[in-house]
Amino acid sequence: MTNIYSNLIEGRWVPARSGATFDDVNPADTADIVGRLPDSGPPDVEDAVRAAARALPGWAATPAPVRGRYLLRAAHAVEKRLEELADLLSREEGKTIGEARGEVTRAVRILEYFGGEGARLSGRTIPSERERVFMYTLRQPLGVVALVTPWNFPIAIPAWKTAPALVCGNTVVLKPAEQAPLTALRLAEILQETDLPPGVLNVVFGGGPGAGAPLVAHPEVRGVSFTGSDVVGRQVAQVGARRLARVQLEMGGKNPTLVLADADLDTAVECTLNAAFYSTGQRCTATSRAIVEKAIAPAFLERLVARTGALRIGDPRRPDTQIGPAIDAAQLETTLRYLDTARAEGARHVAGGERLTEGALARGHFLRPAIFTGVRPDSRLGQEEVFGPLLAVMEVDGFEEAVTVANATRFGLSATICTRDVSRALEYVARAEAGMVMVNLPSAGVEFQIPFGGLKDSSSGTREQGPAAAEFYSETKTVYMKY
Ligand code: UN1
Repeated sequence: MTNIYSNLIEGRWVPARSGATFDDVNPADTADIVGRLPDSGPPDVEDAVRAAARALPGWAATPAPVRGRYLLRAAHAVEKRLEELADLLSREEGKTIGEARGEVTRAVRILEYFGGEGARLSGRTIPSERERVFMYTLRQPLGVVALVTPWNFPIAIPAWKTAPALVCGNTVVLKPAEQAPLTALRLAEILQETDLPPGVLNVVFGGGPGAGAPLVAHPEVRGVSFTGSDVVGRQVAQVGARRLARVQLEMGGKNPTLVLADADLDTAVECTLNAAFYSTGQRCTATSRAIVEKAIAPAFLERLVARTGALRIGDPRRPDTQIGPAIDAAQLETTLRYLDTARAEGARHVAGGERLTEGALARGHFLRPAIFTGVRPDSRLGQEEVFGPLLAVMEVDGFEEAVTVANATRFGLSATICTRDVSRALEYVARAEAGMVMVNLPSAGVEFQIPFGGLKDSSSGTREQGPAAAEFYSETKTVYMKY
């Protein structure tokens, strides 16, 4: 028997008005239906936005420290259920159980952090040019906000958008991705069980065209925070711009890992392996280009190929598995197509790329991570985001060429440099066209208390996470007082 789940609208769990549903499928075993969820449409979105609008005055008037305490209660509840939530996350998304535990823990920390922010949402006092005039700023909520989240971090991203939205006094309609919706549902359930007033948090499940599009286009939605593909992100920006809604976009990447000749080889290999292949390469912060100085390239490649060949691929809920499946057949197909593209472009295939179909693996979307060398910086594999375990290696003559190649894409999310030379590292920090730069650390795997976001085509709008998050989720009001 497949469990049937509902939307959360005004504190009640309700099916889609049309009665339509879709299935949440385990990507490691497509015979396992994790749950059945409402396939929402415009009438459900309408109900959710109206509920959020009705709840807004009361929530906005609730003192921010009190709003924060709901998040702290939710943090404790999520932590108590860590094992159950991690297992669900791994089952519906396919990342390994260890990564899933890490992600649920990250959600706990995010809820704690923004819970504490309730008491710190301060404005500023600024001196006036005039006598006996007092000037200050204060923060007020934006209004009803729409949060559209991807499948690859099914609890961390809903948490890192919902928590700052709520603590800043907004009411929320969350639309999680169809491929991994149940972890977000559990998060919403836990938040609702803290006695959040009805309508403060609403969740509608469904697809982009059916549920996401009418939500983003709704005239009462004042802000949209979206994480996903850059094709959809651009549509969201255009729809938002028409009514001057505030829009925050986190989209793709073609993130480089630069390996300089003086790098510690172990560090460079482990950073690259982790960032390129863990989470099956399905992170917007994943490394998809290794830009390696010629002097170290043979040693680096030999070790990277060996480590890649030894990766344990399989059921992500087994404790010793290192790489799980692609999220669905379409994502696997995309990666397979890029293998063909890379070959057609003349790149050299040096590792992986085989589908794994033995025994129970036949019912999942498994692929051995692949490495190509001799990839031209201007080729499709050098430029386009794959969102799978596929690494392009490019050899360069020195630091200058490494920086030029690293910057030569339209994306600019995160970037890593592996070197023991602090001056080189700092020079790269200055010149990298990326919103986040890591030195001797993987390009993926971020913390919650520092801003997250990219440059160029990777992001738009103010930063997520840390104190920067409040910039998106609140308006500044300026006050002048003569006394
Ligand atoms: C991480 O690297 O820890 O969708 C987070 C994504 C990003 C989050 C990456 N927005 O992959």
